[in-house]
Amino acid sequence: MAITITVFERALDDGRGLARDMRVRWALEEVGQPYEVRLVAWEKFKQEAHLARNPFGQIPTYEEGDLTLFESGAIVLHIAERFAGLLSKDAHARARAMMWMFAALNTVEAPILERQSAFFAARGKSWQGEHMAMIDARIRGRLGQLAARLGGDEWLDGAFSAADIIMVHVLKRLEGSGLLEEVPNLAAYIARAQARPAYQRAFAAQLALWEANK
Ligand code: GTB
Repeated sequence: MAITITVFERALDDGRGLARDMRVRWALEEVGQPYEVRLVAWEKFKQEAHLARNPFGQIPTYEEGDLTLFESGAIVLHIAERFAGLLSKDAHARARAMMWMFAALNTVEAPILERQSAFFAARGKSWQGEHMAMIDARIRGRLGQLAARLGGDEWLDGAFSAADIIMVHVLKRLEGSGLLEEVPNLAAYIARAQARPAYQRAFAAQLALWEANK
């Protein structure tokens, strides 16, 4: 059954792979599933056709036969359950992988998104520096806790899994902030994940699209 995902027709991230379709592309590459891409123009996000795929009018979405999904975490989890390679067969290991996916999306991503919002919303305000410093302190706390748990391990919980895709892509949003460089084992974890051939293929695909439409 053909798989179609939606992505930005024109992403604003200079081809850095920051939009959340990158997670889905990466998961599909890891499990060796081809996919088609439906481009969504900015002005079409909140129109009926796209709202039918995602009531919040966002990308990415995933269509496979009569199944339509939104939310990148749910899509990556579905891919991991549907195709072999991203979730252990062991019930406890699967449960822990799901736990890490939720941790990435709820516990780690939340302050990272707050940083991004504060950066734009407080631009030019006298208190921006103080506000950003407070958010950065929260992020440093989270990164420190994550780094302590990861230690010298290669991946979050044994073998590479869907959880590593989500966690690495969440952390990638901090690129350029200087915060990741403060935590060497997390920086190495991200570099290790990004060296995977599946990541490279997914990254190249979104970059080629960005180059073609910039
Ligand atoms: N929780 C949802 C999920 O995980 O799928 C969040 C989806 C989401 O935020 N999608 C964004 C979107 O569709 C794109 S990824 N935004 C349009 C809208 O809300 O109207 C976030 C994103 C946006 C832009 C860039 N960029 O250009 O650099 C990077 C990442």
